[in-house]
Amino acid sequence: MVRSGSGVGSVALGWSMHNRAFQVSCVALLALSALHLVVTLVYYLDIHVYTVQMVRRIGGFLAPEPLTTFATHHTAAPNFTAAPNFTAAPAGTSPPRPLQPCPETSPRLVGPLRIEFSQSINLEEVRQSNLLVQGGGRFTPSECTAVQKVAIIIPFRNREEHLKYWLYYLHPILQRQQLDYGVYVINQHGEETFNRAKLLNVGFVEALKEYDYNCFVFSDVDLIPMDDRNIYKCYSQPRHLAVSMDKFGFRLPYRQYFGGISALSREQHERINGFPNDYWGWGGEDDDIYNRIAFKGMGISRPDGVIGKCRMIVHQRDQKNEPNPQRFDRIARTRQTMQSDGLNSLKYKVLQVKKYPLYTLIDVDIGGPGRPPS
Ligand SMILES: [Mn+2]
Repeated sequence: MVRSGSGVGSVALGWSMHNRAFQVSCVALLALSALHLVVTLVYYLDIHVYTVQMVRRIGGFLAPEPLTTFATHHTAAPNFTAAPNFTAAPAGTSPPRPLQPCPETSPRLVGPLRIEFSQSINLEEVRQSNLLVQGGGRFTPSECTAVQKVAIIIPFRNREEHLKYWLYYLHPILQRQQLDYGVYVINQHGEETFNRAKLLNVGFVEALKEYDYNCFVFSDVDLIPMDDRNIYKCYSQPRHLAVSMDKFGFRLPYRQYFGGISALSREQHERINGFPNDYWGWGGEDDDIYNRIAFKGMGISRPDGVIGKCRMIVHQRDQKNEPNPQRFDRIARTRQTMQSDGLNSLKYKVLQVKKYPLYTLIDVDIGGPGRPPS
C-alpha cells in the first residue's frame, strides 16, 4: 500500500510490515491454541471414558466374591427397580467405537439369591422391570460385546404359573451375567404323552433359524438358580447347572445326573446328534443324553455345590407325563440308537411362533409314541 523511496517511508514501511507479521502470528497463535484446546478436550474425554471402563473392570475383578452368609440379604430383585443401563460413552461425545469384549467375570453379579414362590407374579410388572429386554425375550448387553450367543430352551405344557416365576427371576440374572441371549418356550401341542428331549431338539433347530446362537441352555420351567454366579453359558465340556437341587437335599443325586438345566455348545450338541426323540413320558432322557456325551469322549463340567444350588417349584406330577416304563431299556441301548435317533431323525411341525415381550413361544406338533406329527 505505501510505496516510498525515502528513509522515513522505509521506516514506516518496515513498521507496517512488522505490524502485519505480528497480526498474522497472533492469529496463528490463536488458531494453534484453539486446536490445542480441542485436542486436549478430545483426549480428556477419551481417557475419561477409558478410565471409567478400566475402573469398572478392575472393580469387577477386585470385588470380593459374595459370601454364602449374605444369602438372606440378597434378593433376586435388586436390579428390578434400579436396572442400571451402563453405556460405554455419553452420547455424542465421540464417534461410536467398537465395544470391548465382556470381561471373563461380569462385575454385575451379586452371588446368592433369595428365591421363593409364595407370592404370585404379575407378568406386566415383570415386563416393566425388564425394559431392556427386546421383543421375543432377546437381550444384548450395551456395555460390552458378549462372548457367547445363548439360546435358552424351555420345554413346556400347561405351566403358565411356573413360567412367570422363571421369567421374573431369570431375566435379571441373565442380564447381570452379560449374556447375549434369547428365551424360547417350546410348547408341546395337543394331549399326547410329554416328550421333553424332543422338544429340546425342536428348540435347538428353531432358535438357530432366528439367530446365530453358539450356545444352548436347556432348562426345565420350574428350576431357578439360587446364585447368579451359576452362569448360563457354555464351557469346553457339556455343562450341568442344576447341581444341588432342594428336592434332592441340595446334593447331586448320582454322579452321572444330567437333568434339570444343562448347557451345550452348538458343536457339542451336534456332535452327539442332539437328544433322543423317542423318550415319551417322564424320565430317562437325561441319562440317555449323559450316555451320548460319554460315548463321544466328553466329560461333564459343573459349578461347585454352593454356586450350583437351585430351587424347584413344588408341583404335582403332570397328566400325560407318567414315568416311562421303557426308559431303562432305552438307556441301555444309547450307543446303538444315538446314531439314528436325534437331530438327524427329528420330525415335527411348527404350528405357531408368537413373540411375547419376555419370550418366544413356539407351539409345535411333535406327534406321539409311534405316531409322526400330522
Ligand atoms: Mn419339576
